[in-house]
Amino acid sequence: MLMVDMVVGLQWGDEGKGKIVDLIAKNYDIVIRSQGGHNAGHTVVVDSKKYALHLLPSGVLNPNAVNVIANGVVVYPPQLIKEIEEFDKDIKNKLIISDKAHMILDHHIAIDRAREKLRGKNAIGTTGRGIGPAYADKIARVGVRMGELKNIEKLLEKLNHYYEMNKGYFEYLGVEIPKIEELKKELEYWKEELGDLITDTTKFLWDNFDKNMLLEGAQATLLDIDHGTYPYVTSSNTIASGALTGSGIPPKRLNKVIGIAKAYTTRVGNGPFPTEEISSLGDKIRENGAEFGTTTGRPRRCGWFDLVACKYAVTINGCDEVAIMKLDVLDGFDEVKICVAYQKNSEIIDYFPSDLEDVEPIYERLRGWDKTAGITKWDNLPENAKKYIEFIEDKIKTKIKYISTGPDRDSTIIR
Ligand code: 2SA
Ligand code: MG
Repeated sequence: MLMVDMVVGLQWGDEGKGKIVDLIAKNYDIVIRSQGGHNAGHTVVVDSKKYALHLLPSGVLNPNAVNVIANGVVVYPPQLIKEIEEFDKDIKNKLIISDKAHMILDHHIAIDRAREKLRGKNAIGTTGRGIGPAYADKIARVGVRMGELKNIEKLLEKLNHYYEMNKGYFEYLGVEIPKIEELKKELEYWKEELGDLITDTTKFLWDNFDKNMLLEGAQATLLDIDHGTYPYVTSSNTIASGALTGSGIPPKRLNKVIGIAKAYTTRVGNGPFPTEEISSLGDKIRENGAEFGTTTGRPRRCGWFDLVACKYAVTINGCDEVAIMKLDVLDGFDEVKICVAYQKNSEIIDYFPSDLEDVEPIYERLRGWDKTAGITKWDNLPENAKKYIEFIEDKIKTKIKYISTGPDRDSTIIR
């Protein structure tokens, strides 16, 4: 029986999941996105041309893979149409979209942005892509699904009622209700461009259990709506179990879970970040690591590796293997710090609490190293870099199978 593997982020996103997926995608016949929307993003280079993928699964890089946008994803059709056009129109032959996936409409985006503005200094720092409002409508059972593009008249009727019901709220937020004629034209265009790709992907996956499948996580564990640093999270379940509801794959089919973490930590948007380094050291990490968002270009907050958070993430996802990315970004530091416990009020704790308020990191200091950039063999790593990796491996009790030492596909150690 063939099984389903998963790649999941262990921190607050941007761990470099894309590079690992790119590395292993050739082993899979089907690559599945199961949550999130175009708030995700990574850059891939194909034949020295750069593409930013947001909604398309990374299987598009493998000419033989079928790509599935499953039920748990929220789809903004104009973005998907644009990405297909920019990438390669032919990928339409290898792409299917769940009829159960919810749609992001323009008003979701406007609501997302208006609410962020109203929150003022308590803003979440969303990507402004309408993710939260679209998932909110899904849970409130007033959302619209991709399958509804089949019958546009009926969909418009439903939306009319929705806009009527939400009139006061829209007015309060200063969000415009779309003109139905314009909306109709838009929906018709989406149907024309995407209609043929919309199908029951759950059944497709079940019918193809004799193939190798990869679930590609977006965002990351600490942004999970239930298990992350709420409310500074995204609106989907980003952890491995979320990928099962997000795709209709039964839990017992899940085989290998590969967790991805950077050798340090970054976060975009607001919310607690115990190991954040607000200093020239943090700036150095940001510069060395080019830590700016793919989706929004925002500078990322940077800090040290957090073992407490990583252990939590490895446990909740049931990771079988871990990849440590961007080790080379720490090249040239005299010493590197790793957070091994938290001080919360006067207590020392070694687990990730439900509330990260008032948490201070307790660090262990390790000696730095000169250069790991481009190294492809474990034996060639500087001793102190090996010690750093082994220190993490020992504490998370999970094999560190991949170590990335640079952006190229080749700059990878596989153990
Ligand atoms: P949202 O838009 O409602 O999902 O935002 C809620 C929080 O989730 C964070 N978030 C992310 N954090 C890191 N990377 C993300 N994706 C892009 C990428 C980010 C970018 O992969 O590069 O390019 O800026 C992502 N998506 C959501 C967000 O910062 C909020 O804290
Ligand atoms: Mg990213």
